[in-house]
Amino acid sequence: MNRKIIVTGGAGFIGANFIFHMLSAYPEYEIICIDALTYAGNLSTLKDVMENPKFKFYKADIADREKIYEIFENEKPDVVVNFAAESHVDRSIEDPEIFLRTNILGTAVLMDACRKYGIERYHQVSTDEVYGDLPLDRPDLFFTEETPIHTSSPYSSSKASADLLVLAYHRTYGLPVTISRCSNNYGPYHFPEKLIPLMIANALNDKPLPVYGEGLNVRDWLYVEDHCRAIDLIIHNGKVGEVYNVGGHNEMKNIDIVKLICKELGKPESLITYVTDRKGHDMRYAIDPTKIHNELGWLPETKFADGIKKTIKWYLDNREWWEEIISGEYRNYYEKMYGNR
Ligand code: NAD
Ligand code: TDX
Repeated sequence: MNRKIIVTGGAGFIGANFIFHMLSAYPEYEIICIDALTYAGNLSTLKDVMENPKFKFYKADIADREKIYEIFENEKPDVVVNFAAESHVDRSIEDPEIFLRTNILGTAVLMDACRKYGIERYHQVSTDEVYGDLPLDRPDLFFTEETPIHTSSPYSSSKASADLLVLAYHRTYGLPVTISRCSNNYGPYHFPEKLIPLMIANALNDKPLPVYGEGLNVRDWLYVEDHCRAIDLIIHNGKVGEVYNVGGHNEMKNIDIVKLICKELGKPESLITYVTDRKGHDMRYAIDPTKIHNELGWLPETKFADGIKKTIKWYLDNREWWEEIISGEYRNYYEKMYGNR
């Protein structure tokens, strides 16, 4: 069956990986990417699919109601998968406002467009951070879909607000929604402000590796392709109105990740520098993915030991991609390639 899917935030890390996954898994589907190309969006990431006749790109802000309605009017999508967000916790601590606009208002505008033009499914890409954190001394505790929302940062609060709106649009207007709440992703095209790509880039440039606090915080890491497969399963087979947790039972302390990166790159641990902790820093995230496993048969396929090697190799093989981000050159790509189109 043919389908037209709008993917928002597709010039970012997970959205781009999802577009590659969908174009290869469903060559008959049409994929329409909407992305505002904020600092986190990099159109060069999508260069290999730009000429694909099944792919189309719109530069637009999801909170711009007029523009979004215009795109829906033109495209009449069957499915919307919303990845577009301000996604970096540290930036939300510095300046929360844009997080409220994009993550909350943007979600509402997209869902209003879905109501106006009709939709088979609206999928919201959420995060495990909406559950707050778990203590380090209770390894028996995990986030389930029933864990109360209990946020720590302006980022997670904005994502939790969006989740509540999504569920409200389902109950109030009958909008056919699903939500996925995933743990920390890693893999190709991860923006080098986040822990793993930042440490790889700094280590390769022999720069200090800034570990917050004592580096004892725990994250549950999942290879990005496994997250993309989970969303694929949810939009096709997930139950409307439901939330699905996605995670790989792969908990690691930050400091262990940084040491592993040093080892893989043959760099000295003396590069590690302990810096002031993040304000309100969540201690531990750990997802219980039983529901998505039992209902949809999802299991992670990439083990961390293999995924981190693949990821490091990707950053070594694609130096230009992240060096242009660090230099700021990537921001000229859109103008250079599409300014006259
Ligand atoms: P990212 O920051 O790499 O990419 C976000 C993309 O959204 C960028 O291309 C950016 O240009 C675009 N964008 C931002 N504001 C926009 C707006 N107003 N209109 C249109 N486009 C806009 O983020 P990511 O890491 O790929 O995360 C994608 C989604 O997954 C987010 O919703 C995030 O909350 C969620 N998530 C991320 C992780 C993770 O580990 N990275 C884990 C769980 C959930
Ligand atoms: O320089 C750093 N040093 C450091 O110690 C950075 C950037 C991070 N950290 C720590 C903070 C966290 O404990 O590493 C851990 C991971 O940090 P981030 O990569 O910023 O991710 P996190 O805050 O866990 O949030 C991520 O996962 C959930 C994504 O950025 C979110 O978008 C997603 O929802």
